[in-house]
Amino acid sequence: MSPVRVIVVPCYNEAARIELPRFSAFFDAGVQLLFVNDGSTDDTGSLLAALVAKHPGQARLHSLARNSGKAEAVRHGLNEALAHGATIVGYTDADLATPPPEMLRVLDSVQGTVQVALGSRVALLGRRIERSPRRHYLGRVFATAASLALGVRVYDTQCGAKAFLVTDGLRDALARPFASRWAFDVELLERLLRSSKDLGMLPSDVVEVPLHEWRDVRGSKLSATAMLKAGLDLASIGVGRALRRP
Ligand SMILES: Nc1nc2c(ncn2[C@@H]2O[C@H](COP(=O)(O)OP(=O)(O)OP(=O)(O)O)[C@@H](O)[C@H]2O)c(=O)[nH]1
Ligand SMILES: [Mg+2]
Repeated sequence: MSPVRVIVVPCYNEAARIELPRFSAFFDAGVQLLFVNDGSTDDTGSLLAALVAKHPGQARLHSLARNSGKAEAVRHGLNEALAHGATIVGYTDADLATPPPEMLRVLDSVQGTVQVALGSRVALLGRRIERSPRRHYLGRVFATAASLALGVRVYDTQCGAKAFLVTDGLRDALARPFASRWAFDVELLERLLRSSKDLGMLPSDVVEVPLHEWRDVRGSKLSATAMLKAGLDLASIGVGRALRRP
C-alpha cells in the first residue's frame, strides 16, 4: 500500500504574504495539504477556502474559531491528518521559508528506520541559507539549550519543516496540548523520545536533513518576548526530563 502523506500548514493572518501557487509543487508530488486557519482576522480564511475548492481530495482546510498559537494549530492539524488515515505527516510554515522541494526532501527522508526527519538550517558554502545574523546566533543559543533540555545533540529544533512516521508513539505525543507555545517542536521531540522505551523510537530514528535552501521571509511574528518565553519553556522541558529520570 502506498503511503498517505499529509503536510499541515498552520496559517495565522497570512493573507498579505502567502504565495498560494507555490503550494502546487506538493500536489504534483502526490502529497496532500491540510491548512489550519488559526483564527485569522484577515482574508486568510477565504483565500484558503478558494484554494481548497480548486483541489478536492488534495487539500483540506481546518478552521479554528479563535487564535490558539502555532503549537495548537499544528497539533490540531496533525491529529486531523491522523484521523483521516495519513501514514506520514509533516508540517511547514505558510511563508514557505523552506521551499516546497526542500520540504518534500524532508518528507522523503522518513523511510526505513527513520521515524522523524527535521529540516536543519546549516549554512555551508554552496547552500542558500539566508538568515539574519541576529536570528542565526539566537538560533545557535536556542539549539544548544534545546540539546541540553533533550539530552541529545540536535543542530536546529526551530526550523518549521518537520516530518514524522505515524506510529502509536506519535498519536500519544499529540494527544494533549503542548505546555509550550514557541518551543513545542522541542516538547514534541521530548515526548517522542520519552515514549521510546515502550514504543520503540530511539534517538537514532530521528535524523536532521540539512536544507539546501531556506530564507527568512519578512513578516515573521516572532517577538523578542516570544523568544524569551521559548527559553523559559526549554528550561521547564529540561527540568521535567531530569525529574522523570529514574
Ligand atoms: N506567529 C504566529 N504564527 C502562527 C500562529 N498560528 C499559526 N502560525 C503560523 O506559524 C508559522 C510560523 O510563523 P512565522 O511568523 O513565519 O514565524 P517565524 O518567526 O518566521 O519562524 P521561522 O520562519 O521558523 O523563523 C506560520 O505559518 C504562521 O502562519 C500564531 O498564533 N502566531
Ligand atoms: Mg517564517
